[in-house]
Amino acid sequence: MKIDKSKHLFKQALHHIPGGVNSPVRAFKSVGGDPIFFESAKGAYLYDVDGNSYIDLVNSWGPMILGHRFQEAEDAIIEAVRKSTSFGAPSEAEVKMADLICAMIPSIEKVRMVNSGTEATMSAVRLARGFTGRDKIVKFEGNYHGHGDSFLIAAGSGAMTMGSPDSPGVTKGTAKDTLLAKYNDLSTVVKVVEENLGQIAAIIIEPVAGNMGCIAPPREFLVGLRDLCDKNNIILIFDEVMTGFRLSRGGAQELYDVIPDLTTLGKIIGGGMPVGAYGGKAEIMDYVSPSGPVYQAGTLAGNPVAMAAGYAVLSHLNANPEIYTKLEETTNEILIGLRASLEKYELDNTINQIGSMYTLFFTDQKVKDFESAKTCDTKKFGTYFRSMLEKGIYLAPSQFESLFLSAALGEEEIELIIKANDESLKQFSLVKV
Ligand code: KE4
Repeated sequence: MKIDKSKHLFKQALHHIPGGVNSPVRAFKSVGGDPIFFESAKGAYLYDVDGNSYIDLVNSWGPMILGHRFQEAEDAIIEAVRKSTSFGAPSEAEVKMADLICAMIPSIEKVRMVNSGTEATMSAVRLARGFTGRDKIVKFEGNYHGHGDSFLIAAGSGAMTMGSPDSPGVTKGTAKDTLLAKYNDLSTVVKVVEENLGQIAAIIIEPVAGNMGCIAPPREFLVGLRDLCDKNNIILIFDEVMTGFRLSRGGAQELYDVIPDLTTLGKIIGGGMPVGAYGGKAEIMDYVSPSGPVYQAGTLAGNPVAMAAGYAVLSHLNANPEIYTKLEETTNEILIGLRASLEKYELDNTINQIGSMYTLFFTDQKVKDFESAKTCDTKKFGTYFRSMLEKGIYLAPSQFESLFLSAALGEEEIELIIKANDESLKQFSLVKV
């Protein structure tokens, strides 16, 4: 596969961009080779600067659930741009967006728009601290909630991929207020709460983890967190930046029927434009400035172009819930083929899947938390990743990420993915076939 222009662009990028990328996980550091530079995309396909095409199973880390250049979103963006790219003042688009989000996720009675998932989680934690008057938060090893200082302790995603789950630059003063618990292990949360009675403002969790690779916990775990928070007046924050509008119209909280006090959103909510949001009980949200004392602001929050893009995608998903069934069926079809290849070649593996999210882990252990995720053979994953890339399938460039399928995948793409998986896994075969 010719990738000369990508290589040239990466060399150029290294002059003025740290690591040549604007987000670490894009750097291919853990999978080998140089990142591919893309020129365009349409539906299920990405097209790189050298003219190669790829079936996209990352979809910009989730946002492109309807495929690239979803027509209604593209038309809405163009119509909005023709009026203004930014007012820095209220617009009707923000009111319509807030109404739609609150209709799709009933636990959200009021919502504030921001520009990224990180801004959403940072703001939600500050709000929880302000509302409760407590300083500490609990997060889970391997969960990633964006790059806010309070979260870069035992963080997943790029922090895990780059081997820096605890980032330099996060002060001891900040880190002391972030308590850690083990994902999927309620006893560790109970212990942390009992050791810090009356000091914990919030427990923040990925209700379905995507940043250690995909891990869908049993419902009892989330129910247990809900009960623990109720008993100790702790605010339960579901970080649904990945799962919001991905797993169902109402996200993971609808699927699991476990209701948080606050929810953070991103990715799909912006239809590919920079949008995040946090929301929840009106009693708590009314504590946000200017209705309350907890300050949070943003020049481009609720940007009219971004609202137009997000509103077009969310309203399409809201009006066509059968899309989620189709997405799950597509994912199941791909995994039937993948499991057949793994069995044929007698390869150690674990596959975790929920809806249109899944991860193939190169380990013989069940992957249910940070420790078990770390048993994966990341070198083997790198070989698999590069082989799939050669065959025109674009996967997340890290073992510790989830894949996100789009509704643009058809039978032809499913067959191509199954075939590429089989050929890419054959090289590891323990049996001569
Ligand atoms: P952003 O600030 O990247 O919009 O959102 C941060 C965030 C918050 N919460 C969860 C559960 C997330 O998954 C994320 C971001 N996800 C990563 C992918 N694992 C974004 C990709 C990247 O960092 O480039």
